[in-house]
Amino acid sequence: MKMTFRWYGESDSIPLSYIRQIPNMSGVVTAVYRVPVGEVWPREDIARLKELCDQNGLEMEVIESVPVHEDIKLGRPTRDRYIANYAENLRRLGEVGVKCVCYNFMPVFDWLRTNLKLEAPDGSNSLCYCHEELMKLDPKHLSLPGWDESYTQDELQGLLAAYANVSHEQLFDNLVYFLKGIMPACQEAKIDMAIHPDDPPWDMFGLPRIISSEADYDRMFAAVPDPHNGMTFCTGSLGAGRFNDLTAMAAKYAKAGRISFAHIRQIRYEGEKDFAESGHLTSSGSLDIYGIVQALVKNGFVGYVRPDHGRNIWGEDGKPGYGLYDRALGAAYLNGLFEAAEKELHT
Ligand code: DNO
Repeated sequence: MKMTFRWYGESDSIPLSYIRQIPNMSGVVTAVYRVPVGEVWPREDIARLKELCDQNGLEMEVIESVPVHEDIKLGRPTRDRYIANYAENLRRLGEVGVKCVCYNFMPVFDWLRTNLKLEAPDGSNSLCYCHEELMKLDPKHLSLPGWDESYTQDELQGLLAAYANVSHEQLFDNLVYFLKGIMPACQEAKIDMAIHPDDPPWDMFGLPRIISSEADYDRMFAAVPDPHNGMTFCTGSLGAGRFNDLTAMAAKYAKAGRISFAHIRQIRYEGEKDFAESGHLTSSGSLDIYGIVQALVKNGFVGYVRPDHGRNIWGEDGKPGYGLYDRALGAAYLNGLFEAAEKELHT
């Protein structure tokens, strides 16, 4: 495995010079953020990111995300132009040595929480999700933690109305159409696509979600068996659905060579559909993090890993889920688990 760290480019408050000091850090996971979704990323912007990584002795082999334009998800006639742009981005990223691209196919919102700063007894805070609270929101006047700057009310209402006519089947067909459209560019650029699961793994506000469970992944791989069609194994997102058996899924998809990227974080179940994010240790929450790592290692996983969402600790007031300290602690812990699992395998 290669340990990586998400970095939000030059506007990130965490410098690359700090990231490189985290033990075993091979590189960063980043993106070009200033280009509107669906457009082609200028080569200069990609080269600038690469140069900054090089200067800091860090690789740039994973991009998270090249976002998918809503017209592609909606299956609108304009999708072909956006798919061509997407393929061009993949070719440009391949030119600078990118090997894996994380993306998602969730309509409108690619994550949802009801509180970004749930305070824990130890004074740390983290993101959490309470399903009942979310259901109380009025879809006609949506205000969601972390999302209010991303869409105007008009844009949001327009998108919700457009998706009202899109069934799960149609969304799935649109995903398959998209994947078939970009696979030739993936082959050319030697890039693995890594679809991120739905976060959390169920529908909301009438928006369909189609990558929430093992059955969903199986259906996608069956429809597009190309080896460049892979997944981001996100423990927190998949784990929020109690119907997902994470150790079994980690084993199955690692064995099939489908896991190109793993986001590893811990959550604590608070109710059937409620959870709070916690520190990364198995003992800090409800998921068997060590069991998942063992399943990955035993089944030949060789992809990228990043410590996902941490808490805010030591007075840090980081971007929700993306502070320095707790993610660095998470990386240290995960390094230990991988070392142990690998030793266990060879003794
Ligand atoms: C949130 C992230 C997501 C993720 C995208 C991938 O913290 O896990 O925003 O980057 O869903 O496309």
